[in-house]
Amino acid sequence: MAPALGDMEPAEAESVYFNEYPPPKALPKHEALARAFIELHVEANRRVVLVTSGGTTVPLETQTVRFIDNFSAGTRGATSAEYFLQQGYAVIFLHRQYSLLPYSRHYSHSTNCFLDFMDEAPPVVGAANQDDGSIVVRDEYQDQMRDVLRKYRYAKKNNRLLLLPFTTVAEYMFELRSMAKLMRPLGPNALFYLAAAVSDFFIPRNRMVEHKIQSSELPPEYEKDSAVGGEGDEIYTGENEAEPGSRKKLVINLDPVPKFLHRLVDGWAPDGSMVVSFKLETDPALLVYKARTALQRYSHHLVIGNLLSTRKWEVVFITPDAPHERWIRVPKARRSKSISGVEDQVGLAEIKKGGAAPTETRQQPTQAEGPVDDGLEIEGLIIPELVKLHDKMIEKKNKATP
Ligand code: 9Z3
Repeated sequence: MAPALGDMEPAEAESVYFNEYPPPKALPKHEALARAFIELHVEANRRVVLVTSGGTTVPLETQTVRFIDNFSAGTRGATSAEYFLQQGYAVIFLHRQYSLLPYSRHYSHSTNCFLDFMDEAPPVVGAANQDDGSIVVRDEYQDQMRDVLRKYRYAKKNNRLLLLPFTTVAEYMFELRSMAKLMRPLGPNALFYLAAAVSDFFIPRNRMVEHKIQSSELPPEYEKDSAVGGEGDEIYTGENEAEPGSRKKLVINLDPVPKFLHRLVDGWAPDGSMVVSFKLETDPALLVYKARTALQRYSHHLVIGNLLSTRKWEVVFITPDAPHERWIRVPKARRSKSISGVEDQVGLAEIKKGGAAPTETRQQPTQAEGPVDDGLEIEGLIIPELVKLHDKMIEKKNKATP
């Protein structure tokens, strides 16, 4: 039996993985766009951050009808991208297609449906057609929308934001590898901010069925062309004992996705660039341990740990240098309402020293703009702190190479 990707050296796993899949159709176009974008910002000596955002899908069939997905809407990535732009970075926004986008996130999806921000203006007195008034933004949203619109147009006009979509975990891998390699001319001016929720498991292509998985037995004459895996396949739809037409179980056997972070840090990314990954957990007892382990394993620069239930209000920075563990929290009074969040869990993942209650990071919320409900966005605290760390890294590099 062929060795599993997880048992191979990272470079070997990379070549096996990338040889197995055809590159995404959009990759050549994305590469051309990214090359021009990066060239422009290298010339301007501007920093460029690659922000990854949203979930990844794991298809169950080559002609995909069904897939495994995850919860991520891309809020972290889209919001962070705005704060990076505000800090003068150019942003390559590698995102799951149809997930939230910088700026338009304020007016999209069901939570912020753009139609709720609009109104019909009263008809102009004396106008011939009294039924054709203009569409306008409602009074109470004018200031906020003007502000968002100006920032969006500035980013567009000055070529500061490049949007690149992906859907599957394989597409994500191809895009990430290409972008990292294209970013090499940026050297220490490159930053990787890996906020996408990337699947840890997938079905290798050589075990994936071509056609739609059937939920019921087919008559024997159709079986060979059906999506049901044959003997030895590790994706199959239950036992073959049922009568034609009866329902079957679906059993799926997933392999671990190769750990791309090794290859990003040791191979693809520019020398001297900064790599920031995220660690997501649901168990507060595990978060800091898992984030530390990730930092040690991949020897990069920062792991930002977050719990699913408190991610909008607190994160922890795990760094190789002191203070090693630093919590960033939105002050209680400025926490936005969240349907999925559990406020009682804020502070639970912090390893208490001497039993002390966790301290809130007292940051002035003045530069960070909130969403419509005026909550303070935690990304408005994360990004300035991160930029300080990037400043230090660049300074150190400049000192080392006079
Ligand atoms: C994160 O931890 C992000 O902060 C969230 C953001 C996905 C929680 P939303 O899109 O959520 O704003 O709703 N991203 C990284 C998650 C991840 O898959 N990390 C891997 C891991 O934990 C390491 S690369 O093993």
